[in-house]
Amino acid sequence: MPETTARPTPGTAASTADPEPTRSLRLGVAGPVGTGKSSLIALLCRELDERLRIGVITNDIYTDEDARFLRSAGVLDPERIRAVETGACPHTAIRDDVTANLLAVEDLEADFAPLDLVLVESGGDNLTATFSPALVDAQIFVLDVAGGGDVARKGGPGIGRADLLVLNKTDLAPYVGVDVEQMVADANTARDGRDVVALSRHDRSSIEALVAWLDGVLAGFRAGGHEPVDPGPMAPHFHADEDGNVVEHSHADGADDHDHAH
Ligand SMILES: Nc1nc2c(ncn2[C@@H]2O[C@H](COP(=O)(O)OP(=O)(O)O)[C@@H](O)[C@H]2O)c(=O)[nH]1
Ligand SMILES: [Mg+2]
Repeated sequence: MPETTARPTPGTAASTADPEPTRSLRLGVAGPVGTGKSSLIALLCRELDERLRIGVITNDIYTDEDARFLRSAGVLDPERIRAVETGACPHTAIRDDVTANLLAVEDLEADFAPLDLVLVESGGDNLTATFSPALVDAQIFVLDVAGGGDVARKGGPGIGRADLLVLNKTDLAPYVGVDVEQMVADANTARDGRDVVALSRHDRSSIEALVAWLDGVLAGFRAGGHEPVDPGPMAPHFHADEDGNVVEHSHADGADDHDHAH
């Protein structure tokens, strides 16, 4: 009799009574440019690739730079990393019109079925960009301690209400005069006790805390007990329109308060 060596389908390992998830856990990673989103995704792939089947979607304005960075990092089969080019406003592609991202996630899930986890990196153009719960089941918001100790306290929907806030690059704190403990305390206050991880790729225990958080979310998702939370729309913000004029607008759900095209 041929032996079966296939890995267990997610949710079936513990007991056949477990509900079978119909798809992967979709996890968004948002935050401003340079805070370390791509690096965090590479880190998670490196830590989890042995035991989870992972796919990655990146969002860039006009390029596939993040996807190329992740492919070259060699942490995952390059075919499992796909880029969505978002055009002018990357925050729109993860919040207001998620069609391109949803199609990319579904294609990846279909091509590599079954996947356990799909990581979606936001374009990272804006401090207050958030993912729609129509696209992801859970989301991480990434801040860089070198961006200043005040950022966590000043808040925003992602900082306040993402499933996890990562205060990244804590190894840089002594060089930029940031008190990480104070920043974590401020973040805890701003987040009403929602999860916060102070992370550095040079600090093993912080990496373990991040992986433990993800394992907890995945376990809840597989058991059918995970509820996607909507952090809320992004705050009003400024950016240039097609003619180079500065426009202020919000992405309050359903609001169409600006006449420039996205
Ligand atoms: N010192 C330090 N640098 C980091 C860490 N994580 C990421 N970086 C660096 O931060 C820069 C921006 O990272 P990247 O992942 O491209 O940011 P993204 O724009 O948010 O995707 C890169 O030079 C990374 O090497 C960290 O834990 N410590
Ligand atoms: Mg990136």
